[in-house]
Amino acid sequence: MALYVRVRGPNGVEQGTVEDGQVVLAGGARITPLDPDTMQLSEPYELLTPLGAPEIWCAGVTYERSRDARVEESTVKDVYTLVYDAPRPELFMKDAGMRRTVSPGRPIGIRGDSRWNVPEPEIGIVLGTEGRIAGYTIGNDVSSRDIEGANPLYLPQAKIFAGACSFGPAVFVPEIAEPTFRLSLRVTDEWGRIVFEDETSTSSMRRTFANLVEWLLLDNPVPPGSILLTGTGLVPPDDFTLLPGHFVEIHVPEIGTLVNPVVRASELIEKEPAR
Ligand code: DO4
Ligand code: MG
Repeated sequence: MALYVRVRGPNGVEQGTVEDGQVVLAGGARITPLDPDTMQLSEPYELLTPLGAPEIWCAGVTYERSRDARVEESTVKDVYTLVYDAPRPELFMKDAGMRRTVSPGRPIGIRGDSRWNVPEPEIGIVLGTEGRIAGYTIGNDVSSRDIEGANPLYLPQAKIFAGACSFGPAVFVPEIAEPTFRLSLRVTDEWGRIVFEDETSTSSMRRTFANLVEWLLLDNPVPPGSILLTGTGLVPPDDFTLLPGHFVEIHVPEIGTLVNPVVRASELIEKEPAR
């Protein structure tokens, strides 16, 4: 097995591997992270997403917990039960060109026109060439549940906005096909108090990683290096919402911990210069 990261430092952006708790850069430098789980680095180094993904896709309603939560939240209930049971999975595009995706440690966004926002901890598949699975990472499919629940046709607005996605801290390449992962989620407030925590396992997923990839690539030229997030099995109770100042930690033992503070999405929108 191997773990890969990407780092910005004095020599620009470099790939690295994690060996004995240290990041070993392609140029030979060895860096000891501030924390071996989050792999946060001290200056002059900065941890980036483990790759720049040309596209990020998501599968949905792949766990019973996700199906039940959406049936509960939605004005249109059948679609979720139908898709959970159907051979064809729900698949949607989350981002392209990394415009809405942030690095580990950087702030994720919540929408200003939503009052019910959640993190969605998911295993991310890194796509290789010819449909091969190149590795796995941790992803956060940040979502607005009230927008999605009002009407399933609002799904793109519930899912695609500034800071709606994060992944990392590393890409894990296992020695076996279809590994099982345990995911735990912890959300803390600005005083460090735990506001939600829970855990799940990909053993409760209704679909296999290989099957999701096969459906995604059917007549669809998704470029290698793209990511497919595989759905969430962790859904906080209905009175929970993410707020600015919260801090989201998603831990998978083989991969590490993906951490992101929460801000308003509007704060992440950079004003582009007038042309
Ligand atoms: O259709 C709703 C989105 C489902 C989703 O993102 C998930 O189950 O993770
Ligand atoms: Mg999701």
